[in-house]
Amino acid sequence: MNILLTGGSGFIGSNLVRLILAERPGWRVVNLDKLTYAGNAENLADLSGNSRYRFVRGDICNGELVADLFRNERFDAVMHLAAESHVDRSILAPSIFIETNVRGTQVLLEAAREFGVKRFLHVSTDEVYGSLGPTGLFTERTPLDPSSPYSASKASSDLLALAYFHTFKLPVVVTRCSNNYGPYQFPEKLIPLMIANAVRDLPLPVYGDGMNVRDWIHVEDHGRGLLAALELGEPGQVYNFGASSERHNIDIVKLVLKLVGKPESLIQYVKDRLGHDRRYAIDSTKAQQKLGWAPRHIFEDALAATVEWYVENRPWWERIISGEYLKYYEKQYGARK
Ligand code: NAD
Ligand code: TDX
Repeated sequence: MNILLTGGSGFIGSNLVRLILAERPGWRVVNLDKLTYAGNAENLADLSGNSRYRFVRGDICNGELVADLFRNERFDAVMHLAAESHVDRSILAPSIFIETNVRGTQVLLEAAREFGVKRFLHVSTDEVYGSLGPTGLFTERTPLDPSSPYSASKASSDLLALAYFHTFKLPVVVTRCSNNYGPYQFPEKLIPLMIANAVRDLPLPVYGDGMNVRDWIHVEDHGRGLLAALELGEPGQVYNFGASSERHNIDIVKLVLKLVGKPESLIQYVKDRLGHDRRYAIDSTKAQQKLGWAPRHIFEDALAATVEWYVENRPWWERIISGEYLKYYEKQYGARK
């Protein structure tokens, strides 16, 4: 199998490239990544020279580049992960989310239609379903009701992908996963941001009352789900992934402080995120039954291992939190205190 994997230099993408190379011996992966602020060539630097891996720096919105790549590589399948992925940034500057997540996806769908692929896996998020009240779970039949520019752009790309199945019979499979954690996550997201701040004795900014709920899944469990969806998923179908690990944000923050060995006095409640979704929770019964998939990681153990990874790989995130990150941090958090 020759796979086009977009966004392979980001968090989930880089973990997935490693999983594929380790567990699918006959596969070759071409990683198309623009290396935005969130993409980091360092994540996969050790793969240079590996004949089963090729890195192409490029923008998924560049139709000519994408068509050339499809023409030359004759891909069997696409795993599409490239996206602008951070909700807070979509509130500060929405346009690039429409460009990359909506238009970029359409460029890839069009190339896949022109050149033909056996599967087009569109990697999406549970945020397209909007927010839950205190009870209930998102199923694949939950109506789309996105709240942020990020989730609206992802919902749009989901609908485009499914439209290419209905209209052109492109063999599209859509996945929607809950919040991921694990190594190589950019420290703008809740868990790595809290670890990096706790390690440096900086305040831990908790939005609102800290009682919003997210349903956490280890990045490797998500990766295995994506492989199952690619190999066993039925075209035109949507599959939810989640690990039934709902936690209040404040409990995660307290757990991180405990694991790093820092006091709860570092917690700082700050102004809430605009339009902040209250609760996400996933029903992954369909993926479990139809794809034979199940999460393997236990949240508390895997969070401890994740904290350990960030403590041991401090140079990795210290290089990131300079330059652009500092400007973003000041813009996002400077006025929130
Ligand atoms: P990330 O921000 O860590 O990585 C995104 C990658 O895409 C980066 O390497 C970036 O350089 C690349 N990219 C961005 N714009 C591009 C463009 N125009 N052309 C080519 N490459 C571009 O994101 P992530 O957390 O790894 O998420 C990957 C995918 O999974 C996204 O589609 C996201 O919506 C989805 N997802 C994420 C989560 C989560 O919890 N992180 C949960 C569910 C779904
Ligand atoms: O500083 C913070 N303080 C805080 O209280 C940050 C960065 C977050 N939060 C809260 C907001 C959310 O309730 O923590 C929760 C998680 O926030 P994020 O890590 O930004 O994730 P979320 O907004 O839930 O979106 C994530 O999950 C779905 C990913 O970023 C998306 O890419 C994915 O689609």
